[in-house]
Amino acid sequence: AVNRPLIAGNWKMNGVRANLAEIDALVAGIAGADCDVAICPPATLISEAAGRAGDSGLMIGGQDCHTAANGAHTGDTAAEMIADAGGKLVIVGHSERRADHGEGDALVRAKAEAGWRAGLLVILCVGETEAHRRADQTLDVLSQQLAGSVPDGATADKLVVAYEPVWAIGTGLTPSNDDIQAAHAHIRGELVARLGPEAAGIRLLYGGSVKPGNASEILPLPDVDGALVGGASLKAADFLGIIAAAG
Ligand code: G2H
Repeated sequence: AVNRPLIAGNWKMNGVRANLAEIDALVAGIAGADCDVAICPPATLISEAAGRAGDSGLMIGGQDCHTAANGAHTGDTAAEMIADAGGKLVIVGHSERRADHGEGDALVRAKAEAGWRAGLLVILCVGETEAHRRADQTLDVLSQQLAGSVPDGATADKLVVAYEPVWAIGTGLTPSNDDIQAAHAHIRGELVARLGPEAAGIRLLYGGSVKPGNASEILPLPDVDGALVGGASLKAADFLGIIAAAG
């Protein structure tokens, strides 16, 4: 890792109040961890999770936000509401949002700007599909997504980019270490070319079927600054195994 690692958990649409015991276990387990740690639970749990995390260093965040601060948008959550509930970060542009809700790069960019407006750290996701990969378009697709979705003014204290190959999400498949490193080096190069040398400090997370068993191979790759973890973030014991691999 070039930068201080961030291990972020994305619970997706999993978890009810009973699962907050996992937050308590994480709070106990991350004392002394040599990386930053975050959990993005469903919106219904942000407030209580943030209360339980307290000042332990465990950051709580949202999985998505609307572009507006408030208004007639039934079912949506404003970035300001995530912050008000105690959230410190928000994921935008996850491939499940892009696929399930038709979110494109321009909307993802506006959501990232909304996250910043509310003072949140933004984890912005990019990644190629299986079809892109077979057509050898991976790096071109990443360039297009970054150009369209990363707002001007992105800095290391406001933005984290997660590289999540769509075909590797929840499938148990992961790219080769060489492919992960190549994608991350490409992303870092694109950010520096556009934003300047300080953009090398923007953390790049790998996401897609990260488990305790493969984290120890993925996290040491030179341009990998952490992981965005779905399924293996639901149980504190698994997630702590990944955190240990980052230290
Ligand atoms: C990729 C990842 C977390 P999983 O979506 O965002 O999920 O680790 O379950 O593949």
